[in-house]
Amino acid sequence: IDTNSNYDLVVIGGGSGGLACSKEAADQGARVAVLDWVAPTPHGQSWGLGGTCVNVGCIPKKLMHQAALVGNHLADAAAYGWQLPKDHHVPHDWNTLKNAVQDTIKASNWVYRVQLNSKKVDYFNALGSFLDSNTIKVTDKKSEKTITAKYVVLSTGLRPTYPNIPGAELGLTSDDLFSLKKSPGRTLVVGGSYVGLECAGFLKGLGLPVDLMIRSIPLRGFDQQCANLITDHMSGEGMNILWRCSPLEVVEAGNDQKKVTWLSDDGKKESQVYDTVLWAIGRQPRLQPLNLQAANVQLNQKNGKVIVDDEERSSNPSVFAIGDIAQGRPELTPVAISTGQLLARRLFAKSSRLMNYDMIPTTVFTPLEYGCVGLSEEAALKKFGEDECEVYHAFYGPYEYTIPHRSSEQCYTKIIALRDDPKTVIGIHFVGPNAGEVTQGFAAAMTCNITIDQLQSTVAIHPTSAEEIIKLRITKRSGLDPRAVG
Ligand code: FAD
Ligand code: NA7
Repeated sequence: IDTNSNYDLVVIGGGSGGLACSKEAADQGARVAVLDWVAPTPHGQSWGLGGTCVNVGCIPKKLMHQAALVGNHLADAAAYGWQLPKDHHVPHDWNTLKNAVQDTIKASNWVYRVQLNSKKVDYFNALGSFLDSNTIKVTDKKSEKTITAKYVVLSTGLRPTYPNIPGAELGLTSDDLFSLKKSPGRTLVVGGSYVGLECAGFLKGLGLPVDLMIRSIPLRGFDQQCANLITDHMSGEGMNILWRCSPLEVVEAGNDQKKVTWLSDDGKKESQVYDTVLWAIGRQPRLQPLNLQAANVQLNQKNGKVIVDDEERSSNPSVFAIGDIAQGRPELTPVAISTGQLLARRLFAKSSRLMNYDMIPTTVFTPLEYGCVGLSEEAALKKFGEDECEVYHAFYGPYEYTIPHRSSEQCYTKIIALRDDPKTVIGIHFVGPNAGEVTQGFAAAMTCNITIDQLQSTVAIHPTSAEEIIKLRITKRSGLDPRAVG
């Protein structure tokens, strides 16, 4: 074996987890290679180094969400005295936004390459697959070679699911949306996941006619009271939500349009013509190209994810899996990053610290954002029982909504705490503007096991929306009205 291709660590998948792991391992003195290969979407779309988050996930999504929020500010501007032209309709240009988003992404792709280079991590723009536990076949556009590794980290992420219905291939997914060459136009978004709600939200915010199809409940796994406030807000802003409907087929309707037929709530078939159909019905690992049998890496048969232990180790002791493909892990970029860094330190810096998967905060970037950390009310009551939990809650009005008379009907916050001393806080939920910014600091407090007394004796920052969390006093048990007063 050529010693140049003999590594301490080979990372397969250069996304959030894989890049973090490879850079940290190199910092600890390991000889590292990282392989990243993007299989094009059925519509031929592909992208550069960095994985889902930077190319087709968090970053383009957040930028397009911001574009929609800028539209809200424009709508509010006149009330604040900005003398806009009398006709308030300001058109939006999709291509300007799409190009700006793609430029930002390409700059990041470049930065990642430079970072790998400066840390002396060998980067292969190539598909990785196992020949045996420690030997990886590296296949790029032109050639094939083998490299060996003491340890292999798998971080190959997920790809969107297509429904199993006729014409499904006529629809797009989030993997295509952010680089579309023309405005999506009239769009049907299918799926009540956060990806579905976020994409429907910003498309509507850009002024497009959007229908959102949800076959059961929104945001399964999240606090359902908060999830429903999000969809109530979307409906209130004019989004047509097709509740309890399931798609049956998609056919070409001429002019590059698609006719979608679905089964509605009352068992009838209904149809509508759209410019774009966006499937947001979940994401799955695509591990087949990895030839995992050759390394004896076992998968969960139900969801196809890699079975791992607390140390992220698979059924093969020299093969690890991190990020979205690992069984039972929250599918979030910061989780993949921390897991990758901690694993690299355990492998190469004699650390024994494990990733703590408790108290992982997140935010759904819907038009009205929703941030949370800890347990949902349902999960808290199920885990500890109704008698053991105190739920504090209130509706509130963000100050910035008053002058433009923006509706604050769904702005809401909720804390769930244990009733027994020391009355530890076990869940915080915030529905309102800037939810991600609000929730991050409270997540730090919860990581330190903050109690309700400590939270309530924290001095508020006035005037903010975040202070509403500090000011919560009304409990659900009291039956008092949680609606905002004054
Ligand atoms: P990925 O980042 O998916 O990287 C995997 C890489 O491996 C990819 O480049 C893939 O092409 C490559 N690969 C696959 N197979 C092979 C192979 N055999 N050989 C070589 N390379 C291979 N998370 C948040 O925290 N906040 C958000 O706001 C957020 N928004 C999102 C919005 C959308 C629309 C989506 C889809 C996701 C969002 N996420 C968000 C989730 C986040 O993007 C993922 O959790 C994160 O990217 C997972 O990182 P990863 O390292 O597991 O995999
Ligand atoms: P999720 O959370 O699995 O969501 C998938 C969504 O798509 C959900 O609303 C599903 O409805 C819906 N769905 C699934 N299949 C279909 C079909 N065939 N037709 C219509 N609608 C469908 O996926 P994500 O990848 O977005 O989220 C991943 C993680 O993020 C998740 O684990 C959470 O922790 C957060 P359902 O609820 O099944 O009725």
